[in-house]
Amino acid sequence: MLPPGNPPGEGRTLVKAAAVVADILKREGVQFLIGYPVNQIIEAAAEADIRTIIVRQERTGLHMADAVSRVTSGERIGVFAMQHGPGTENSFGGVAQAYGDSVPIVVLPGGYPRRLLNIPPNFSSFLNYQHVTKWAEQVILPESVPDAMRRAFTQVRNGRPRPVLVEFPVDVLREEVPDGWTYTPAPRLRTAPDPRAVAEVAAALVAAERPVIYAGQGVHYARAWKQLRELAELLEAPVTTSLQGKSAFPETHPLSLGSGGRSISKPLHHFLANADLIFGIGCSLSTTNYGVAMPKGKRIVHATLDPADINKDLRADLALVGDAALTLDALLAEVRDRLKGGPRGRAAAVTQEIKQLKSEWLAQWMPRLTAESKPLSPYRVLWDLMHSVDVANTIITHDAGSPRDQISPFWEPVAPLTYIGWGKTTQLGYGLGLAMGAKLAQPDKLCVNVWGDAAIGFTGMDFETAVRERIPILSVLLNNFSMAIELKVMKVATEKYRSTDIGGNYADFARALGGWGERVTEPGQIVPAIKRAIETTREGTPALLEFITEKAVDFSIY
Ligand SMILES: Cc1ncc(C[n+]2csc(CCOP(=O)(O)OP(=O)(O)O)c2C)c(N)n1
Ligand SMILES: [Mg+2]
Repeated sequence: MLPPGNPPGEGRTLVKAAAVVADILKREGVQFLIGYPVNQIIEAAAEADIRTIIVRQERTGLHMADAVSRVTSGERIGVFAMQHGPGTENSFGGVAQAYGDSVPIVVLPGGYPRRLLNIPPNFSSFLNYQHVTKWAEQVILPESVPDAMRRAFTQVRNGRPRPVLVEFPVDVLREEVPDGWTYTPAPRLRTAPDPRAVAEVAAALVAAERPVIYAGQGVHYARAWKQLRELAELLEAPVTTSLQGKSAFPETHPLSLGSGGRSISKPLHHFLANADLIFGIGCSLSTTNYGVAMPKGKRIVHATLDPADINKDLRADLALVGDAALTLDALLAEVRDRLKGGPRGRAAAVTQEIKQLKSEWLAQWMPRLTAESKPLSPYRVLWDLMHSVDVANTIITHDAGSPRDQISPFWEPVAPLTYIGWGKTTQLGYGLGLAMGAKLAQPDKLCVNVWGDAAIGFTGMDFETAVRERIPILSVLLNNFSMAIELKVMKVATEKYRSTDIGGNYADFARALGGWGERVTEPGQIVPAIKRAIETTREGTPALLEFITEKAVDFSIY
């Protein structure tokens, strides 16, 4: 590390602004700088022994940074750097996706030299990223670098998690930061809810006859998994999650209803419809196609970090603002007090009802989950996958489109942060970068992305990054030579112009890029191929399994 700025009078060691940025990243605990050239921060980071990872396109790099933050609950912040002009223009999707799904990342774009910085048509990151970041700053003086970095890291670590951006004009990065600069890493501060509101909410939770707990990703960021489980068991209340919150509650737990999303389980549908109170914790309760719609006429209790969410899409009868762990701690104390310490003996009936509905639902889906048909049922592939991996030590993510709706109701996470769910905005191709970022941050886990043949079209070239950078993920591709989900809305275009057809041999593609690739067409080969692929990842080579699947359009939608 560089000295923390030289005390006045102790000689001069002028350092370039790029080196100061890299040094600050190091002090902030950044271990990887993901990026795409040219940006002088990349070279400076390498000089400072921060591993630099170069992707094939900016979007994937941002998705990787995104996963680093997600799977560490924001303890480690993913950082991405790119060049001014094309790099910043091309990065927009990755930042917008992180903004949509509320992921804390630091984005460090280069900027045009100051004499051209704000002159059209030069792309200004400061101006153009305003609506997809929570904080955007343009640094025009080298001496402002430490202050700007402190502001960015303070914003990214606190309040609503979302991307922050600091734009560095190329000539600023080359200039020297005067002596005497200092830097202290930004703190992570928590806020607790108003005790009076906590008492009201506790009373409402205890008074409810059929409460349902709906947990969002705030529980992941606060690492409040234990408290969530304790509250559920104390109230004997069933639990569901948003897609982003999936894995916050073990889905094998007798009180689990499975996760929300576009497709859901029968128990979830039933319990929401019959709830008298819905308690959202660590979630925005935003209206989205990829989250369950809350039935009308329910009492809504909304606990969230961000007051901007309260009364936004849903009117809240009661609300709490604060960190999910502190909120649950406070609620637990109040609820315990009201219940005189223990549960009321409702659990047997509630868990029996869940069990009954779940077995009806699974019986209905079992023919699809175990189908012997060819082309393969995507449900069979995903069911076999879940039963072939060590679920507790696997981090899996879906992609946009059918794969998400096919996997999310049936995949049962048993440990926190083992499912990366998303979908406030749903960019095809997001899953690959997520799996790669997860593998970087959690190298001992099997990291899997499940995608369709449309999704691979967007970011597939970055499989080469996984090979080159030794990020041995398992990529599960459901190839049905189609955008099947669009068939219904593109009937004429399909008949006349075959507009939903797409093609490719992706196992060959993976091999051509230096990875492991295998095409699977036989139901009996699904499990052996998965085992071979996992073995390959253990040896350090990313694997892509291409399953030839039917154009399925059946989903567990209620
Ligand atoms: C960047 C982007 N553009 C468009 C869409 C809309 N979209 C969602 S799914 C989909 C097609 C999905 O096809 P595929 O992944 O092959 O799954 P299939 O339905 O065939 O199983 C499209 C066009 C999107 N999610 N992202
Ligand atoms: Mg397809």
